Amino acid sequence: MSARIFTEDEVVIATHNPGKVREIAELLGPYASQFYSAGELGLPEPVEDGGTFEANAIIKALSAAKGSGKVSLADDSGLSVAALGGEPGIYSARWAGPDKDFHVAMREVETRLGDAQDRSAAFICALAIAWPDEHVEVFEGRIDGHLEFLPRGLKGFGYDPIFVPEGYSDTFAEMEPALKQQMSHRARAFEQLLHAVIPAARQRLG
Ligand code: ITT
Repeated sequence: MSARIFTEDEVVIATHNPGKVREIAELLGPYASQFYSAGELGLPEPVEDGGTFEANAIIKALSAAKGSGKVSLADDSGLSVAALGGEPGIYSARWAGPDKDFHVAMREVETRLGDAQDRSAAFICALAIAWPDEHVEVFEGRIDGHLEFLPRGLKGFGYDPIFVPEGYSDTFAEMEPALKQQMSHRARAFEQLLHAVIPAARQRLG
């Protein structure tokens, strides 16, 4: 069955993470005339009790669509470290603790890796778009790379200072944001969403 087409002008960016709001707003820019963030609409943060990125993205998108009455786009994402069996994965935000301190989270990754030789890791992103009538579409993107310590760079957010994408030597936090946006897990998920739900006429605007 083909995906439902997005014909509305307004979208809620259903995340409370300012780094994600910035990146998603930039990706969506050409395709919607008005954005709201979940924070500015005062939408609550739903309990993310799904077992996968996709399930959690759907929970967040549906909660925002029902709460706002508008089409809502949610992102569930994280860092998957091969030598840690895919952790922190869907727990990536939770590893930063109640203060959302990603230096704590990055140190935790380094400590758990110990002297493991395999430093490969990937960022994964599920983007879910939900309508107020509870119709949902979900798309996933991934970027492979490896981890380097100590953290480097001040751009980006979250685990960006330790992640080096394949084929590069800079971390995501050292790169210009536009370069990260060309290859990131979020941009790759968005690319799929774009082709599936944005009408061809609007895609030409992008
Ligand atoms: P919302 O649930 O409100 O969207 P959150 O930060 O709690 O915000 P997640 O549950 O999806 O979001 O957690 C994903 C975490 O993975 C996020 O907090 C980042 O630390 C990390 N992450 C995701 N994408 C990232 C990126 O592009 N660069 C660095 N870290 C990223």
